[in-house]
Amino acid sequence: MKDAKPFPVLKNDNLLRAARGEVVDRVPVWVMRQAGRYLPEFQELRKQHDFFTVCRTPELACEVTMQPLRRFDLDASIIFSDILVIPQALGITVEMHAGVGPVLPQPIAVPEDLKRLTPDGALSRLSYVGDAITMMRHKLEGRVPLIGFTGAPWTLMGYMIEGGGSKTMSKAKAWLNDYPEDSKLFLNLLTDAIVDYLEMQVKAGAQMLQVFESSAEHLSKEQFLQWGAPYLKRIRDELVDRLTKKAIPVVPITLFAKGAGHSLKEQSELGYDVIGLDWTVDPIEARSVVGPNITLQGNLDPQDMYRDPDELRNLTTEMVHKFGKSRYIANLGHGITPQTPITSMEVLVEAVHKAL
Ligand code: 1CP
Repeated sequence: MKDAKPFPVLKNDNLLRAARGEVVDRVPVWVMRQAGRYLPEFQELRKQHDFFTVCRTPELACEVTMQPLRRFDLDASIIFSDILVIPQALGITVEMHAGVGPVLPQPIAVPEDLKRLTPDGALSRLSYVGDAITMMRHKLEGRVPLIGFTGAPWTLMGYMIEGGGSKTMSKAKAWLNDYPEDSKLFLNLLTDAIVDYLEMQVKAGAQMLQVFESSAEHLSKEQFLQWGAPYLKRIRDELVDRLTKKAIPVVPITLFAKGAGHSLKEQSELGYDVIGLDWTVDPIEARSVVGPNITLQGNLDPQDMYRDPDELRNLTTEMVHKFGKSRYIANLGHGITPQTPITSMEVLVEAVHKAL
């Protein structure tokens, strides 16, 4: 940010080194949704503030981002927000209902509804995320890198059509068949908003980015290659191009396409530095498919966090041994779930650091 004071010097850069394929002191570890409902201090804060108020208030977003770092020896922080802030900025109401998750009361049901989207000015309506990122960089005092993130086009389109989470994404998948041209328009509109949003996050101080294509799991391989991959490629290429033209250092970018283990080769050709794996993928097979020049992230089953500590320790050590010390970032294969015991996080982080 111009005229702002410089950010503190980064002390633990193992995450960024791993992403770039450089030598690390220890295998870096962080956990998707590491700030969240399994932490009593998060639950406490949420009793006082609505979910999106936390996202929109930089002091609160930073407090929640910091909570897991106070407890665990993590190698990264991820700014507290949600993927659904983009639909909000595009004029769609998103509510967070306790025990249900996100609800969009007026979904994009038919192509005609695309006219309700307000891409003009969307970026300015997301400036609070940039403010939280800049504040967080200072509060971190260089302890670990700060990750920014976004939802990917297909995943956001899914929530916007379904009106919330869905077990099948049947309405969104029907769009792909019934309205292919409007689906392309929709995905391109989201891609444009995402590129603007990620560029803003880098300018604000994000040191790495992750693109969550969480709903890839609902697509066949053929559908993923048609409706996911091209837009994911455009995001990466346009972002890198824009940053390069403006002489802003390019940060490493992770693609996490949950359920797209069928397309690791194709994912590795999209230009991302890191590919996130869910727990259904075998680490050794994944490495042999993507080759030596991509960093892998993941992929312990979040349900393994409910095992007893000795079992969890053994499973974690085994996972790290399979991935190895080079070009690897340890994580779960999806977000940590709300009932996870705190001790499991301690066991996981320690086991990763001691494994190699
Ligand atoms: O009441 C609450 O406190 C809501 C719980 C919660 C939290 C803690 C939600 C609702 N979102 C978040 C934070 C969040 N969401 C982060 C924070 C940073 C971190 O610590 O990792 C991130 C990265 C997300 C991203 C997100 N939101 C994704 C992609 C990752 C994934 O899990 O696949 C998705 C799909 C969402 C949508 C969403 N937001 C919240 C819920 C419960 C859901 C999933 C709903 C569903 O589809 O069932």
